[in-house]
Amino acid sequence: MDTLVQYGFTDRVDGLFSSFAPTAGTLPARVIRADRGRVLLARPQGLLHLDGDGGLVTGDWVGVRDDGGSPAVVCALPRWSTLQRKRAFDPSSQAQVLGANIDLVGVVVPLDRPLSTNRLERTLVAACDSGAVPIVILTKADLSTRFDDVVAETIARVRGVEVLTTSAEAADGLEELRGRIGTGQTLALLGPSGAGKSSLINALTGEDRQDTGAVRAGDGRGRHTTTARELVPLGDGAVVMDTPGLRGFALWDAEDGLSEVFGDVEALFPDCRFRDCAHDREPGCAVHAAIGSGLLEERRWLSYRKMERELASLHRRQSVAEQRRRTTSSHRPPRDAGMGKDDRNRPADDR
Ligand SMILES: Nc1nc2c(ncn2[C@@H]2O[C@H](COP(=O)(O)OP(=O)(O)O)[C@@H](O)[C@H]2O)c(=O)[nH]1
Ligand SMILES: [Mg+2]
Ligand SMILES: [Zn+2]
Repeated sequence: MDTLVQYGFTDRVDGLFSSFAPTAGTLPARVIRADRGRVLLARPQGLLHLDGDGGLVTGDWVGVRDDGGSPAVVCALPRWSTLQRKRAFDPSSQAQVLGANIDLVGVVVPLDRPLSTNRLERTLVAACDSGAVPIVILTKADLSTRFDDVVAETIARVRGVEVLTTSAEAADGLEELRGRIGTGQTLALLGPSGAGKSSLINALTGEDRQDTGAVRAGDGRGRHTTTARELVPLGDGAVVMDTPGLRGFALWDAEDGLSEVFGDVEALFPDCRFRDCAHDREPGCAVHAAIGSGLLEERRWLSYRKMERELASLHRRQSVAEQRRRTTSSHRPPRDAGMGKDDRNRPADDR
């Protein structure tokens, strides 16, 4: 099987390529790693490193001109999904695209530490918003004595999202997970450092190809060993994206994802007595009635509320920035739209 098919090339990509890269002498390629201003591309004839990332991210499909001179990326194909968050350590509110053209987002939840429901919900919102199908992957099942409880609790929390239980160590649940990734599909793993993402990939490939870190005694966290988002072929055109652990997950334009994950909460709003109910202490508020009767968990409401406010304040800052740009744009050169450059100074586990 040629390199490109191993990295997920399908008829769909072929179709996009024919419409967007009609130039003769151009061949399709996929970004399998974008790091420190360089990209690693998979091409039909093998891998190729190029300097400059031009705003490309792991998972992008591109056209590469290769007609004798030095090969160069001449176009990027439209993305069918975009996994993003608000850039960490950046007050100016920019998006950071973590990956593109992902079909499944695996929200990785390790069973060797207490379940963080807020983190799970937040990551699910981003996963749902990306355009990919979310699944929850519980890892390290061999380490948990009460994993039946946690599985049940997780299933209850994620409402309809599929939950798979795995152990890389005991080789449990691997075939089931592998079976979820169809030919030409890409699964991205998202989760905290030390959650077992790289170990899971090694177990799936049967190779020791991703670096894994020993967990520090005491806090159960991993050493930060995966330093860049990277595509790994599993054979038969199934692909998995390893990611460094993300410490936080600030949302970016994720209203649709929020509505998807918190449909039960938003469904209450029309039942409030006042149409403009702020769900604080108004009489006849359906949200507070539901909390009072035990129908809605207060923690879940507060989690929703926090993300909703975060998105609203992001929009306010965006429109202020937009106005400022409009008033100054006639005097200044356009800002560099390149992404990923300032990733260089970031801790390795938070790129
Ligand atoms: N017991 C057990 N340990 C695991 C399992 N998966 C990963 N680990 C350990 O957890 C630590 C972190 O794993 P790693 O794959 O590097 O996590 P990542 O940061 O999410 O990529 C390593 O010491 C692994 O050996 C598992 O299924 N069972
Ligand atoms: Mg890793
Ligand atoms: Zn209300």
